[in-house]
Amino acid sequence: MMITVWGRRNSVNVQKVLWALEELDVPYRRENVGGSFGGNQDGDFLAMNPMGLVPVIRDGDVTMFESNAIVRYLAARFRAGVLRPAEHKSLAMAEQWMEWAQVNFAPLVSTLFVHRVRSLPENRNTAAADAAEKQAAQVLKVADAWLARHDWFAGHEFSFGDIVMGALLWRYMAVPCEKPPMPHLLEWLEALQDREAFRRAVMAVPRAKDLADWQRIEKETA
Ligand SMILES: N[C@@H](CCC(=O)N[C@@H](CS)C(=O)NCC(=O)O)C(=O)O
Repeated sequence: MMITVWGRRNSVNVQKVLWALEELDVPYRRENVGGSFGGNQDGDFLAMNPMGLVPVIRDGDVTMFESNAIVRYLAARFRAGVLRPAEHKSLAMAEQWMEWAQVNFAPLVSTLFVHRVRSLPENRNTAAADAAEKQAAQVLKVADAWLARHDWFAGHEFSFGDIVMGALLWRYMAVPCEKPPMPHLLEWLEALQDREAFRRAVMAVPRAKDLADWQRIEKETA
């Protein structure tokens, strides 16, 4: 059965879900919703996600929102062992690092993206962006230290534990901000770029480094 995904491709939260579907080789169709496409405040959409946010998926009788929960759901439902480690220690690490990336890194990337790239200059909070830049450098050291000892966030295999951090780091790398030394994270990001699924779901969408880029990309990424 074909899965439906509602969400614009230039949303990092939508990209996580598309990347998981590509890794799992699950057929899906996608509807452009959110951002300049709108539709996320329509009654039909709010009936699926009362938060009015993308992504939302429908898989038969399951309709759900929250990108990380969707990724874990797909990982458990399709092609056992491909995205969800079968071994309990690896599963624990995949869970841990997915949560860690969401709680610690995602808000910083979001602040940097909003205040250095996507907002009109008069709406930018430069102090917030400067603080996020410094915090990101600290947070990334933690992940870099883990990857100094492990190939992947789950340990020795790629898993859903790499998906949140991968989509976020890819976006962060294009934001104009000072990057800390993070050789192991960069090596890991290189390895992600060898994955067809990452290329199709994440890299295929152009990244914005300034407002003009963003306005162009928003129109182009249908
Ligand atoms: N916690 C939610 C957050 C979803 C979210 O914030 N989605 C943003 C896009 S990244 C959104 O729908 N914004 C409104 C819009 O695109 O119009 C998730 O992970 O799915």
